[in-house]
Amino acid sequence: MHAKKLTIWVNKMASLCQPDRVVWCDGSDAENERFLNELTATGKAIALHPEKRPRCHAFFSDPSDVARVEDRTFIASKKESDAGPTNNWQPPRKMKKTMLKLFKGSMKGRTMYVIPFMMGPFDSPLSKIGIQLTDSLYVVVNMRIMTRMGQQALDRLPAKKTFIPCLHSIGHPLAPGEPDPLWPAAPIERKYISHFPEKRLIWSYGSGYGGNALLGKKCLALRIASKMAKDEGWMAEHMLILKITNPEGRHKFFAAAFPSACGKTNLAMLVSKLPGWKVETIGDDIAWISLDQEGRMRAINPEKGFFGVAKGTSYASNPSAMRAVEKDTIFTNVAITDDMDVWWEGIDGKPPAHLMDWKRADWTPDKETPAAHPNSRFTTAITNCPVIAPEWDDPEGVPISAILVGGRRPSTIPLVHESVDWTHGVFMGSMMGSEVTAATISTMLGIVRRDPFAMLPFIGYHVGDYLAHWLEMAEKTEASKLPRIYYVNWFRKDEHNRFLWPGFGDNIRVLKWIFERLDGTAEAKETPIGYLPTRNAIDRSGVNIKNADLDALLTVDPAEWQDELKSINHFYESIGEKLPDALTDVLKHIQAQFEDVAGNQGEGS
Ligand code: OXD
Ligand code: MN
Repeated sequence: MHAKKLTIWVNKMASLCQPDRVVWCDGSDAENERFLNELTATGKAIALHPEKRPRCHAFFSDPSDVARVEDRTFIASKKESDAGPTNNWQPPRKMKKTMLKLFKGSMKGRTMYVIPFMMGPFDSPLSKIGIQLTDSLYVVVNMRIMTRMGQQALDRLPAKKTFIPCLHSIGHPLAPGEPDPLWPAAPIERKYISHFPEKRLIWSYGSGYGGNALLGKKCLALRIASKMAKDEGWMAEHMLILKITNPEGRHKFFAAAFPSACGKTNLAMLVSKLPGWKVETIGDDIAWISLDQEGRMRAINPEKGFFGVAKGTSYASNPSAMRAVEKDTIFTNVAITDDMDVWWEGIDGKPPAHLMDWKRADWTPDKETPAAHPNSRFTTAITNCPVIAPEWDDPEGVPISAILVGGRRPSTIPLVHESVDWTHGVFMGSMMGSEVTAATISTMLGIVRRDPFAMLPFIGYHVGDYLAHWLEMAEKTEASKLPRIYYVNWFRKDEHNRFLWPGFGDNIRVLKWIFERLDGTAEAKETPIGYLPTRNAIDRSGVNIKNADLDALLTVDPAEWQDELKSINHFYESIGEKLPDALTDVLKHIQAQFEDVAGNQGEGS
C-alpha cells in the first residue's frame, strides 16, 4: 500500500521532470563508490590525497550558489496568517503553479535519483521517513552521510505508514549534446525552496547547496517537522545535544539553541579545560524533543552526520571536528593544497605559498580574496567524531535536563543566567539573538537580530504560534520534570572591544555551574532577569580570569536592560497579536522588578 503510494508518486514526478532515467538508491558502499567515481570522472569532484585524506572528496559550487537563500525560501500554507511575519508566504496554488512550470522537463538529459532516508534512529517511534528525488549526485552522496539512507529506510515504510515527499531539481536540464557545467544551478530569481507544511511536502528548485538541497536537514527536520511537531505535541528545534559527565562519573544531557555561526559544533564537541569533566556529542544542529511516559523531555538527533562550517575550524579550536574530517569526508568550497589536502582560513598553521582556491583558481597569500569560501563546509558522519556519545543512536532518545539558549551579545547579557520557571525560559528563548554589526564601541548597543530559539529561518508556521507551542508543552507535564532553561553569552566584551570570556574549552566552567545548579549545589543570586552565578560559583581553577572581568561578565546593568526591554517589546510588536500574553507579562514583570530595585536603592540612600 505504502510502497504503491511511493511508486505512484515517483512515477508522477518522473513524468513531470522527464529525466532520462530513474535510479533507486540502496545506500550501499558499492553504490556510493560508483557515484563518487562518476563524480570524479566528470571533474565535478576532486579526490583528495589517498593517505592524507583517505576517501575524501572536494566539490566547488558555482559562485552564485554558496549558501541557504532565505529570500527564496517559501512557506505555502493555506492562510497567510499561518505563515506569519517571519516567513515568505505564498498561496499554495500559486506556488505550485509557478513551480510546476519550472519542474516541467527540468531533469531532461539527467538522472533522477530516488533517495529513501530516515531521520532519527531506525527503530525509534520518533523517527520519520523522507523520500528525496533529485537530479544531483552531489546531493545523493551528501545525503548518504547526513541521513540513514537507502534500503534500510525503505524497509521501515510499512511500519511508519507514510513518508515525507521531497522533490529537488538543480534546475538545469540538458539538451542533447549540451555540456554539463561542473556545478549546474538556476539563477537566483528562479530558485525556490518551497514548503507546503499542511501537506508535509517539500519542493526545492534551482540550488544544489547545503540546506537548499539536502532536504532532510533544514527543510524536513526543521520547517516541516516543526509544523508536524506543533500538530502532534512535540518539538523540532535548531539545537545541539550534548552529554556532560562530572568527575564522579554522573552524566546529564543538555540541548542548546544558538543562531548559525555561534559555535554550536564547537560546543557539541567541547574539550573540557576542567580535569575530570567531559563532554560528548549526540548532535550539532537539530533536536527532536518529545515527552516520554514519565513526562520528561527526551531528544533524538534526527541526523547522522555533520554539515559543519569549515572556516575557522582547527585542531586548536575544535580537535574533534578536525579528527572527524580526517577520512570519508566531503568538502565543499574549501581550498586545495598542492599536495591534494584541504585548507581554509583559520585552520592550523600558516597559509601555504600556493593553493587552488574555492573558485578553482590559483591562490597565493598576497591575493585579497579568501582561499576558502566563508561558508565552506565539511560533510562527515557522526560516527567519525572521536567524542561521540554512546547514546547517539538510542531509539528512545536522551532525557534533557537543561536547555541553553544564546547568541553573540557584546553587551547587556551576562555570561549565564537561569530562568525562574518555564515561561520565563520561553521568554529567554523568544528574545535571543545576535548583534548584527561587528561590535565597535559605538555600535556596542547596536541592532540585535532577534532569533527565537535560533528558529527564525526554520519555523514552518507563525512565530507567535510557535512560542505558544513552547508554553503549551509545559502544560502536558509537571514543572519539576521540565528541563531548566539557561541563557548563555560567551561573547561579552569590554569597552576596548576585548572578549571578557575565553570561550571554547573554558565554556565547561559555565556548563559545570549549570550541572551543579541542577543538582542543587551551586550558588546563585537572584536578579530582576533571573538567577546568576555568584563570583565564586564559577570554577576558575587553571585559568586566569580576573575578578574585574568576571564581575563585568556577571553584571546586570539596569540602564542597558531598559534599552533591552524596549527592544524586545519592539520585536514583540512585530510578531503581532499571536504573541502569547504570558511573554509580555514576563517582560512587564522584569521591568517592574528593575523599578523595585531602583526604588529600594533610592529609599536606602
Ligand atoms: C546550518 C545553519 O547550516 O544553521 O546549520 O545555517
Ligand atoms: Mn544550523
